[in-house]
Amino acid sequence: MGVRDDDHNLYALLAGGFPADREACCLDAGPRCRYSWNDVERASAMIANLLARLALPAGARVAVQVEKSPEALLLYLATLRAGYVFLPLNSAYRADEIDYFVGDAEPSVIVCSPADFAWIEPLAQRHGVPHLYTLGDDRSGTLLEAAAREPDRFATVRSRADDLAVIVYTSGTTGRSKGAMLSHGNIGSNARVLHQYWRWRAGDVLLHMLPIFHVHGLFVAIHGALLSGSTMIWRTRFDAREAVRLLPRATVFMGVPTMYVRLLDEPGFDARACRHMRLFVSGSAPLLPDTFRRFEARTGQRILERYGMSETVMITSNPYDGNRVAGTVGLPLPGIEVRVVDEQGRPCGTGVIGAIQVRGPNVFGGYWRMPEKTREEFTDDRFFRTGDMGRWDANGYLSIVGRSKDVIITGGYNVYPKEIESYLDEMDGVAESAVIGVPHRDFGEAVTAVVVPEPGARLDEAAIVAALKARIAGFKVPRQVFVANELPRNAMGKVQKNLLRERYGASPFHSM
Ligand code: MLC
Ligand code: AMP
Repeated sequence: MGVRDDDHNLYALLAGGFPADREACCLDAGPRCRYSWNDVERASAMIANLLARLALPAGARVAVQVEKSPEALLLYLATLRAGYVFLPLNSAYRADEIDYFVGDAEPSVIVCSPADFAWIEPLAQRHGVPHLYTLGDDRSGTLLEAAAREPDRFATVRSRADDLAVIVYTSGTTGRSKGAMLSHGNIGSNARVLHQYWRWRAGDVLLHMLPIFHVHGLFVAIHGALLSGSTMIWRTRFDAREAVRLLPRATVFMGVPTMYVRLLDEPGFDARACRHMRLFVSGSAPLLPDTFRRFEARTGQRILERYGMSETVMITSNPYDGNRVAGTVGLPLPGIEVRVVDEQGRPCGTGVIGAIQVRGPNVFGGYWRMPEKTREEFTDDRFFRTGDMGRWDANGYLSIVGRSKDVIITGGYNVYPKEIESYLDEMDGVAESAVIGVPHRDFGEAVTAVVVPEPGARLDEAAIVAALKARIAGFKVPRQVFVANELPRNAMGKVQKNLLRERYGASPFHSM
């Protein structure tokens, strides 16, 4: 029998992998917080019933800015079940950032942390958002209070492959963030491919310490565990010591390179701690070959590096069984076409650097309410321009060698210099600014600002940092601010960021 047109709901797909023993543990979030598979089905049904009762318009967005918790995951699953569009927002975002997302996405529902209610409530009012709930990481808040009155059965709505499931905002090169529209089919196809490729199996135990407002923690990690009916050991944030304590109970771990660097710095992290581990996955930022080698020497495990992005979920992966090559992101995943092209769009030969483009069922439909931008980012033959630069080796492995877009990746989070520069340029006494990424042992790259004062003005670095912290997410705030008399420019008047990187990349902080 063929798959029906409307048989693509992502929750239904994931639930197909739940184990026969529904009383087994799905989420182990600590001694007093354990959800069985039955609990997950029932609790997500209750929240889905609540959402359904609101009678939202088709395609309504449910914007969620909460701390990581098992209930935040249930809210995600409930939104999928009810057929609405989940819109995760980094819990570090501040009022300016949230104001933009809410104005752009026009959600029908916002769910925020109880601690943020005081500033989100007026913001929601201003934008005319009809429903606002709170959800704390300790099961507090109005969302669960309201859901507690709902029935614990819910018939998951039927969805077509191209029905919108999630909008993930990615920072925009020109300042404006873009909402990548991912359908049930996009996310589901990638989940199925990774499930097979990484050999997810019954009995796996995932140690989940990633945030769940980006694709790495939300899709790549969680979907593999759900599809294979595996228990997740669930912790709200990454802590290397806690990871070392929990790893002996796990078989799979996923992290950004910063987490691997921190694990290696942790006393007691060794082969014994990893004795049941079968898979360590790294992504979201480049894993240094040195980290890969030290990790193997210490644990006997070869980290599997893969490559993806919000618009496409996962694109390439080092093999599960074959050779995992340090400094590469492996081979195109099954069913996904990847090409490296020169400026004329012609395929590059082995070893030649070009732009990475991708086509396949995983590739998003476009940017939310940005048809022009969407058109620009796709070629005539429907390949998506990733903005990353890469090259093939003789064995068909891809290496990422840079980015054509001006983005800094710090601890796995993307930061666009333009956004930070616009905040700096607005400040009293600042004539102009340039924001660069400099090498950083822990974060891979660290956001660094160079500011030029207006004539006669005195700039105080600490005051600049404090002013930024009040307005934008902490991970975007420069770790260092340098005051300079002028910015180096080329003959065209363009700031020469390469010179700034050379000059400030060698500061003492580089070796931190
Ligand atoms: C936190 N801080 C950071 C930071 N994370 N600064 C720079 N870069 C980061 N990534 C700052 C905070 O603002 C705070 O500053 C201080 O560090 C301590 O905060 P914390 O929350 O205690 O930090 P910590 O727990 O150490 O967090 C580090 C981290 C975290 C690496 C564990 O950043 C993290 O979980 N990163 C994962 C990001 C991720 O999931 N990316 C996937 C995107 S999806 P102050 O000044 O207040 O002290 C994607 C696609 C793909 O990219 O391919 O996967
Ligand atoms: P995001 O826009 O937050 O989804 O981040 C996606 C970007 O992260 C990609 O475009 C790459 O630049 C980068 N990225 C993801 N995985 C890797 C990796 N393994 N190596 C290098 N860069 C990566």
